[in-house]
Amino acid sequence: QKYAIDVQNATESELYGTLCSLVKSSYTPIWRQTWENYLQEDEKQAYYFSIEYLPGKLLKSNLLNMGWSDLVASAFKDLGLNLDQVAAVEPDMALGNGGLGRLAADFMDSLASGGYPVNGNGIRYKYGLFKQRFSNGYQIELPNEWLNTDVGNAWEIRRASKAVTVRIGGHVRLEPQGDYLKPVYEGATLIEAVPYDVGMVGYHNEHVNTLRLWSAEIPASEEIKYPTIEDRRQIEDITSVLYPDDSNENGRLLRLKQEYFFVSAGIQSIIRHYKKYGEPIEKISEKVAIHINDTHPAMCVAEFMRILLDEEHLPWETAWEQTVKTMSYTNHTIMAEALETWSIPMFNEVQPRILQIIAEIDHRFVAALADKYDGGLIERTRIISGGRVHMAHLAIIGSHSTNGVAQLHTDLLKSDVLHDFYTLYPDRFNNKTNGIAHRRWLQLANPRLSKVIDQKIGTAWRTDAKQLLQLADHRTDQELLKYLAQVKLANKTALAELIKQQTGVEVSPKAIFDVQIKRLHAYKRQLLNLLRIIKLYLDLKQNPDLEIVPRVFVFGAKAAPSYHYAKSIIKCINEVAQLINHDQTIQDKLKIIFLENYGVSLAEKIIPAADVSEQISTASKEASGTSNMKLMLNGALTVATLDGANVEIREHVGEDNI
Ligand code: 26Q
Repeated sequence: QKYAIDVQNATESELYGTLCSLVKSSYTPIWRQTWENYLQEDEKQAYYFSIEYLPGKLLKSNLLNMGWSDLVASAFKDLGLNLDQVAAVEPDMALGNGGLGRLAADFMDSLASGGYPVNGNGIRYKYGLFKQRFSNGYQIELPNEWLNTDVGNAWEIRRASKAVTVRIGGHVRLEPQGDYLKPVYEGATLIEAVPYDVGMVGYHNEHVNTLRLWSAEIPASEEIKYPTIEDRRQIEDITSVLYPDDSNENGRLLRLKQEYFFVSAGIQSIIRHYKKYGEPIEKISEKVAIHINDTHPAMCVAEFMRILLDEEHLPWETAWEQTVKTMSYTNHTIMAEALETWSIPMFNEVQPRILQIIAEIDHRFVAALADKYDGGLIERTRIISGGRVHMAHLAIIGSHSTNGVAQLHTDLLKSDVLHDFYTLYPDRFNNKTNGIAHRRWLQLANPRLSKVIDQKIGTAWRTDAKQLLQLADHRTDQELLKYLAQVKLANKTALAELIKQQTGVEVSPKAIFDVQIKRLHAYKRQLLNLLRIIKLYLDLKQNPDLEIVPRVFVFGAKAAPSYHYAKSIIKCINEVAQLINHDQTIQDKLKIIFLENYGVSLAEKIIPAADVSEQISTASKEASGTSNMKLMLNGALTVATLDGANVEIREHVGEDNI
C-alpha cells in the first residue's frame, strides 16, 4: 500500500520502509500514552544530554521489544522473504564515535525497558561517523550520508511545532531594569533548533521514551539574510558533521557552537515544558534532573542559570541552588589531552552572555573558598584560569554528583585526576560502573546462544540478566558444553563467510578467533597485539612444523582522521596481514583479518564469533571499556590488563576466565 505495488515486486528497501511504518504506527499510541502518564503522575523526569548516540540499527530491536519478532519472521517466511536481508537495508545510526556514544544508546534502551522517565537530548548530524575504507592498506575516510539513502531515517518524527530559537555570537551588555540586570543583545545570529524525535521502545512493557535530536535551520523570519548557499551553510553546518574523536584537537569554533546549540535547545525545551503546567520555577529541581554526559554538554550549567536569571528573574542564590540540585555529571576519561578547555576569546565569540555567567560562577567560587583553602588549590580548581575555560571544572562545580564509569576509574578520579575537587566536595563523588543492554548484545546478536540458554534455564534472563548466573550450576553438564561449542562454531562459520566475502581471505572456523575491536588509540595497544602476532609468526618461520592451534586475529578499528600515529598502526597491521596471509610456509596456522568500517552492526557479527577478547590497554587509561562486557557475555575468554571494568569482571567471572 505504501508504495502502490504488491509484495512480490517490492525491493528490499520498499519492504523495509513498509515494515518500519507498521512498527512505528503501532507504537505511536504507546508513545503518546507514556507521555500522558508522565504528565498525570507528575513524576520527576530526567534528561540525558549527550553530544553522541550510537544506536546502530533499530528495526530488529523494535520488533523484539514490541514482541513482534517471531510473528514477523514467520510471516516473511510464508511470503518467501528474508527478514535479515530486509533489516540489513537500514543504515546504521552512527551519531557517535565509540564507547561513550554506544553507552548512551544502551542507556536509552535499558531505561525505556525499565519504564524510567528519562529522555535523551542530542544532535541530529546530517553526516554520521565517516565510512572507513582501506586503500593500499591505508585508512580512507568517506562521508557517511546516512539520511540520504532510499530509506532515510524511518524512525524519526520532525516536530516543527516544538522548535526553539538559539542565539549565537554578537555582543551583549547589561542594562539595569528594576532590581535586576537585563541583557541586551546586539548582532547575534538566531538559529531555529528543530527537534526530530525518535521513539525508544521498552521491552514488552508498553513504554516508549523519547530521544530528541536537534537540527539547525534558518528561522523563516530571517530567510532574507541568507541569500546564497554559502550563507545558508553558516547555519546548517552547525548540525552537519559529527567530530571524529579528536581528543587532542582542541579549539574548533564549530564544535563549540554545536555544544551550545544542543545544550540551549534542550534546556529551553525542558524549562518551557515545565512551566506549561504552572509549577513554581524555584522548585524546578524537584521535577527535573539533567545529566551531563562527559564535558561536551557542560554548558548546561550556565544555560540553565541564564534562563533562571535573565528570563525568570530569580535571585542568583536561588538559581544556583536549583542548578546544582538539577545537574549531575559523568566523567569518561582521565587522559589529560582529552580534558576539554576553550579559550576565552572563542567562548566570547560563540556566546558572550554564557561567558559572563561562567565568569560570575568562577568569581563566586573563588570568593567562597578564599579564606578556607590555599591559593594553589583554588587556582587549580577554578573554572577560568590560564586564559581558558575548563569544562570539567564547570561541570563539577555546577552539579551535585560526579561519577566515574568503573570502580578503578572513580578511585583514580578521587585520588589523582580530580583529587582537589574530591577535597572540596567528597560527597559529590560516586561510581557507576558501565553496563550494556544485554538483550541487544546477547538475544539479538546471538540467537543461537540465546536458544541454548533458554533450553537450560528458561527465558527469565531476558528481563533479568542476573538469571544467567543459574548457568554456573551446569558448568560440568557435558551436553550443554557440547551445545555451546556447536553454537560458537556456527557463529564462527558465519563470520568466516563474511570475512571471505569482504576480504577474499579464507579462514578456518576451527581456528581460535582472537578479537580486538575498538577505536584505534595508542593506549588501547593494538600495536602490542601486533607485536605478539609477529612473534608467533617468527616462531613459525623458524620452526614450520611447530604444533599450534591455528589462530585468526580479527581487528576492527577506526582512527581519527588527524591522528597520525593511529593511522600508521592501521597501515602496519594491514602490511603484516598481507605478508602472513600469503605465506604458504606457515600452513594456514596464522591469519590476520582487519575488517573495514567497524561499527555497531559489524560488532554484532564479530562478538558472537569471538573465542578470545583482547582488553590490553595501558593500565589506568581505559576508563571502563564496554566491549569487554559484550565479548565476555558471548563466551569469549578475556586477555586483559587489570584496567577499567576488567577489574570488576574478574571479580565476577573468576581468574580462570580472564
Ligand atoms: C573531544 C573534542 C573534540 C572532538 C571530539 C572529542 C571527543 C569525542 C568523543 C572526545 C572523546 C570522545 C569519546 C570518549 C569515549 O568514548 N570514552 C570511552 O567511554 C566509554 C563509556 O564510558 C568507556 O567505556 C571507555 O573506557 C572510554 O574510553
